[in-house]
Amino acid sequence: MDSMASAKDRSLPKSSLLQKVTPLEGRRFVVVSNRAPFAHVRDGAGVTVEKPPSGLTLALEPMMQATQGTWIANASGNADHEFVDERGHVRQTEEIGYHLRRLFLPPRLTEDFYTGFSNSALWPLCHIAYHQPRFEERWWRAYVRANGLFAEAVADEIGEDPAVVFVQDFQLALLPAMIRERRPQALIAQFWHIPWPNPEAFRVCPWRRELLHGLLGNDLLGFHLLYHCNNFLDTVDRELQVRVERESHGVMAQDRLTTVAAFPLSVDYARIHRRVQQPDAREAAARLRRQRAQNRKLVLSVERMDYTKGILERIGAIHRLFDRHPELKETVSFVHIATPSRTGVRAYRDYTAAVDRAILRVNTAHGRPDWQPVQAIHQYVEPEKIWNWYHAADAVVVSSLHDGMNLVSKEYVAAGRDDGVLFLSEFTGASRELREAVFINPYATDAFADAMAAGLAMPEAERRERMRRLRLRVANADVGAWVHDILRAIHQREFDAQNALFTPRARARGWKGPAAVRAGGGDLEAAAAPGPARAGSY
Ligand code: GDG
Repeated sequence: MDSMASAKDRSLPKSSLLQKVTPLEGRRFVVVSNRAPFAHVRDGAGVTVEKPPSGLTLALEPMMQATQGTWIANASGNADHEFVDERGHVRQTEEIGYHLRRLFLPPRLTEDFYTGFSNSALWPLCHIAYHQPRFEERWWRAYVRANGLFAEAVADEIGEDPAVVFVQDFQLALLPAMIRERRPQALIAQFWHIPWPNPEAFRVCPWRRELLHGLLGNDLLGFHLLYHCNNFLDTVDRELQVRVERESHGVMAQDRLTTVAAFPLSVDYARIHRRVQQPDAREAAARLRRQRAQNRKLVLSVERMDYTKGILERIGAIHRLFDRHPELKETVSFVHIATPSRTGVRAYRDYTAAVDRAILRVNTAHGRPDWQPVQAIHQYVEPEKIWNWYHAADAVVVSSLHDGMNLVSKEYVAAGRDDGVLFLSEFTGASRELREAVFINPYATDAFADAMAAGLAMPEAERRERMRRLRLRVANADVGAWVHDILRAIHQREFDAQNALFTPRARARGWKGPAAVRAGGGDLEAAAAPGPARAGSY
């Protein structure tokens, strides 16, 4: 399990997102993800509720609270089994505001499904980061089996109820078709949080067709970018004998439509921005500056310890920065917060060791008795503290080699100072929106170093103007917009599906009109209420 935080932020004010969510009339709402939003962990002092370092949880919790939904996920805490009933439902969740049903996948299966196929095959397959995916048959079998167990849990959970099932991410690519087989009445949507590569890259996967068939069980499939949607449609077109409808952005397979659309994920701008303005947060930020940077500039990075984040490339560029600009020595301190991640995967352990060595090299080459160029914090830091760090920083560097979106860049825009600078890799999804960032190519070490030097010397007026514009962008397209657009698109799909009932074929089959649909749980008027979805418009 990745590192987890204590559940302190449960006491944070409830998000304003709640007002923005359109309830899904007449349908239950079920979210399925591998990672659970919280876990019960027992240590010497007793049991605490811990949350993973995940932008996903922060995004989905308000959605769950607004819909009073059920979240199905694999258990991860050593005391999780003590707090569930016989079907795996966590007892007493009033305070949390939604339900959690835990699956207890056997450890060996989790190892092969999660550490194996998900993180060592699919993750490198989908990120163009020159890291070779490994395809072990044993992992694939575990992936199929684990997806099957999730499907059983979903089928048991929703029974014959009309429900919306919202599946998360690349660990569950087979799940939609498996749910469809068991519960044809369900409306199924999925969000794919990582990039979808081009067909050439995806072609090396021995089980590519099975994965695609699984995903085509969805009514709606969302990616961060239109670019990823197009890559997906190209891949389907190349691999399967189905109809790809370019204009409506969908795939027709076995008389069923899967709509493919872009929904760029974002952060809760207002909540983060408000929080860092409070006096205790400002004091904390000032303290961090004093401790870590004294009178120097503070340049920050925050990420999971992952090779796709370009951490080695960034440290290489910092090394080069001081080679090329020795006058900058002692004027700037780089602080690098990297939460340990996927420590069960060997590539991640090796990467951590390589990062430690690279930091030692740059500190040895350029450090002075009272100044280290790079300070590393390789541990989990609580969300509010991360926001204080953003507020303390003069600049943040995001150096991903490939990133579906990258929420760190958007969090910084929400929490940073008015005159802060964002250095952003052009290979992040976020670079499509955050146009006033200083763009860097993590592979081009010299240019990366020069861009940092130029950004650090940028006049204050320009820094402020860039940050002002960045803030407008993130405030206008916050996570509330993401939730809203996805729910709207789900409504739209339901409406389209019911429209199909008006066809002569449906009438011939004895369809009785909208009242019958309502009796069956779907609400035609409610489904008709939203305007056209923004889906597909990015
Ligand atoms: C995947 C995709 C996509 C990190 N360390 C700590 C910590 N974090 C938080 C950050 C941020 C989240 O984790 C990371 O989100 P990212 O988007 O930057 O990256 P991934 O984890 O790779 O997420 C990515 C995302 O899914 C959502 O769809 O954007 O492209 O790869 O919120 O703040 N949080 C805390 N302590 C840490 O030490 N509290």
